[in-house]
Amino acid sequence: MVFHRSVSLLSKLRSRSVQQPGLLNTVRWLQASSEVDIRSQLKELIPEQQERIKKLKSEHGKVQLGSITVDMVLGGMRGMTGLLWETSLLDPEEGIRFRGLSIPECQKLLPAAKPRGQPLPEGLLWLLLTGKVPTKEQVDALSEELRRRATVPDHVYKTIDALPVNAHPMTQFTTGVMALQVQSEFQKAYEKGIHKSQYWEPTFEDSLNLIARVPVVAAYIYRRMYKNGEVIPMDVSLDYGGNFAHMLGYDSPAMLELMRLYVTIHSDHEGGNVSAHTAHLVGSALSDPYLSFAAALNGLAGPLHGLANQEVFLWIKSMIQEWGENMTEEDLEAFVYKTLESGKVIPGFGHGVLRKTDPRYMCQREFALKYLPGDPLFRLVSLLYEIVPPILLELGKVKNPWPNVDAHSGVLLSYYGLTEARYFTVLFGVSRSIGICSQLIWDRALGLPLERPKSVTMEWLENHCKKAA
Ligand code: HAX
Repeated sequence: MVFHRSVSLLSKLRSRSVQQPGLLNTVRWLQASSEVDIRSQLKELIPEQQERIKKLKSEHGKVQLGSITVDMVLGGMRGMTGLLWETSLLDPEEGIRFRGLSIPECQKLLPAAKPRGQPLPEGLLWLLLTGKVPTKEQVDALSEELRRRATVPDHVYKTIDALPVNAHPMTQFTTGVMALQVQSEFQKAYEKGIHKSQYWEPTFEDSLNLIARVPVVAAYIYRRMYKNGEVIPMDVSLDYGGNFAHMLGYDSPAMLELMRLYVTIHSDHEGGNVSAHTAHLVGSALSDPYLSFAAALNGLAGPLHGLANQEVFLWIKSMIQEWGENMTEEDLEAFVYKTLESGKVIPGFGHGVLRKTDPRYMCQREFALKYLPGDPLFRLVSLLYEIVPPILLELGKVKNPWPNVDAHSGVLLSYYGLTEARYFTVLFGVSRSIGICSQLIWDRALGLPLERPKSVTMEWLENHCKKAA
């Protein structure tokens, strides 16, 4: 998808592609225009994209996209194409592409806080929303805008405080997001009778406010639970990811970089995963971004999805408790078999779509190789990478034996002192706000309808199959 083309911008890309072969093919977006305000950029882009979807519907509406099998209906809709999700696309072999850019390409092309540093999540937000690689100036302006929007009203803290301090952090987080909803611009505008052609505008306001505020809420929960409620205010000189690490209480330059990488890579994973799909479904009823995102968080809190990062870390810890940190490969193997025999999955391995090692795992591994090569927990994670896949393959039913994003993240965080595993999924949730809200804005701009797939009963399927035979 290309929004704007111009000879001068194309030649810029061509010269970059000389240094990075293949880049011109991959980067199908051009550098953003000099406009630093993301709202104005969107305003410009939306009519083009509205025309595009209209044309798709009118000219190709009847084109088939494969056929639906009984296995798909009974198997959690695997492989069934049924959603429009513009911000990213997942390839089973290659992994995620954000608006066409792979993770290594994002690491090369998106502006960073320091030379050759990790991408700034604001840059990714800009990319997801506009399909264009932003300039540093645009990213800085967006950082500033997010900081400006990051004021959390008092009632949100009071609502969280009404929960027991040891309530699961994801419960506290979803509660905080629901309390933020009181300020929804979309809800206000809808109550006033806004015309549907303008829905995207209050959705945009809510989305940017939500993205700006969730790190503040998340950090509050962390400090409330684990640091005697000593809240750390935002540092106005810091970017989104850096500030999040700072408000949690972690200020080392490497942790700031880790958080920028973490927030960037967890933000979006196309539309079919539980959290993204939930937000899309709930949003299709014109529920505002807070309601949609809170619903998504409840899906993310499931152990087969986002909570897997907590599960991985607790699993590794229980392994260490049993065998000690210097366990051998045989010890590890025995622990993996024991886990499987007790009827549990190996957390952090497998995926509903991916059929190779998750590139989000690989970039965390590269980070670990650079910053913590000698860490004993990293050694264990690396050993598991060798030991687990052949064991899962032996089972004969696991479609993807390779590690996913959650197999690695906890070990990196704990290296810098963030060891509270039950909190890990909140970090994932903060990052997910970026992808989910970007798509919600486009859902409204494109006028996507209420989502309402057809369901059937087993009897219906049996009868259908009899007739088909
Ligand atoms: N350990 C043990 N068994 C596994 C397995 C694993 N890591 N991964 C898959 N299997 C099993 C499934 O449970 C299923 O068994 P049954 O037929 O007995 O039910 C069988 O292998 C086939 O499953 P699949 O088709 O390969 O995988 P699914 O698409 O059904 O499920 C999951 C994908 C991610 C849920 C699965 O691989 C899993 O449970 N992994 C461990 C949990 C995890 O890491 N989740 C995080 C995934 C990434 C993510 O969303 N992050 O947020």
